[in-house]
Amino acid sequence: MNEVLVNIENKVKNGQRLTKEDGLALFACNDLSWLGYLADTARQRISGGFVYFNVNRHINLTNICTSRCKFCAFGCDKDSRQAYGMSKARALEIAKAAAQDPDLKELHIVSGLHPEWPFEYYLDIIRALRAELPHIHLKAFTAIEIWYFAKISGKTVAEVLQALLDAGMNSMPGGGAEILSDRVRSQVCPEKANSGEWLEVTRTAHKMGIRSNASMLYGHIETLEERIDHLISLRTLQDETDGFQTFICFPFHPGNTELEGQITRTSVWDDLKTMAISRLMLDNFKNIKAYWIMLTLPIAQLALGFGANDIDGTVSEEKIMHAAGAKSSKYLSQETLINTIRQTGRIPVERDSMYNIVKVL
Ligand code: V47
Repeated sequence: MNEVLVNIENKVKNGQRLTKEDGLALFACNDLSWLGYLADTARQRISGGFVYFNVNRHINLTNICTSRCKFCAFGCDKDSRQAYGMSKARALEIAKAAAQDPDLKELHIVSGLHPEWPFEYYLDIIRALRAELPHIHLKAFTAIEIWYFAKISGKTVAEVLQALLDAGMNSMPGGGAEILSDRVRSQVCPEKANSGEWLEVTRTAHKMGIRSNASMLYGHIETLEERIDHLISLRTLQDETDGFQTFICFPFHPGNTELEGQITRTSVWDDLKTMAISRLMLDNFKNIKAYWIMLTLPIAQLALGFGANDIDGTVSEEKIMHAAGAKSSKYLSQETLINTIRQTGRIPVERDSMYNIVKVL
């Protein structure tokens, strides 16, 4: 092994921070088992032996979206055949049906940027969900949606967040970060919040006590250097606020997107390397999620040996990745998640949305 990698291994073992150059050296290294070993060492030290999952339900209120990102197969125009927008009654009906499961802990709500719905409509839905299901955690609206609500309502980001808190929202999902590079964003998602805006909305949320997740969409037009810069931007914000609960990396699925035919799906090799390097760079993130919907269950299971300590949830009716051709199921039972974790020799733990332990299994 060359001197640079030996030095990185020593840094990881001593709990020292890796630099941008270290991150690039890790991407240049193809010793996958060593990368896994190193990431697993960091995972054990930072997060311990538990592997978390939760019992949740996704609700996507609308797929009508003004942003129309090139990597997205879910968003569409208002007059498209697949277009839908849920009424408050329908959202409540889905949520109440999901809450028939006494174990349900969380509703995960992410939607398109609808050209006509006023901010008040979203508030109304959150208020109604809160009134009907007072015990369910509402993880709702990415930083992109918050930024859009501020734009359409004329309120500041802090006012939007306060109104959502008052209505009953609890935390924010990590989507919309994509790659925090304005070179990349100007090409694949020019219509939505830029890098600085995503970070600023998130900073504001954290300073108001709202916890959120972070994500990275990789395997499209970004360079490896941009992946590392992205991870460092998240790490820097986490140093400042300590408001991120978990990091998720989304491998790009090109199916049915504008980039289909130009870009192929990432390799398993890249998925595992990116998982390991994310764990190693994000030394101040306790949790790294292997999102089985995106990775497929076998790769998500493997990722638990490459730095991940969370496999996400039962999910139920995932739409965004399936629009882009994801081959994974749209739902998994708790039993399947528990068995998948047990097969790795680690301890399955049901968590709530704030990573409090519900059950050690
Ligand atoms: O921001 C969209 C990604 C995200 C594609 O916080 C795609 O726990 C791959 O926010 N290929 C939305 N990725 C999903 C999201 C989320 C999902 C699960 C858990 C959490 C959490 C958050 O999905 C988008 C974008 O980065 N995405 N299209 C695609 N074709």
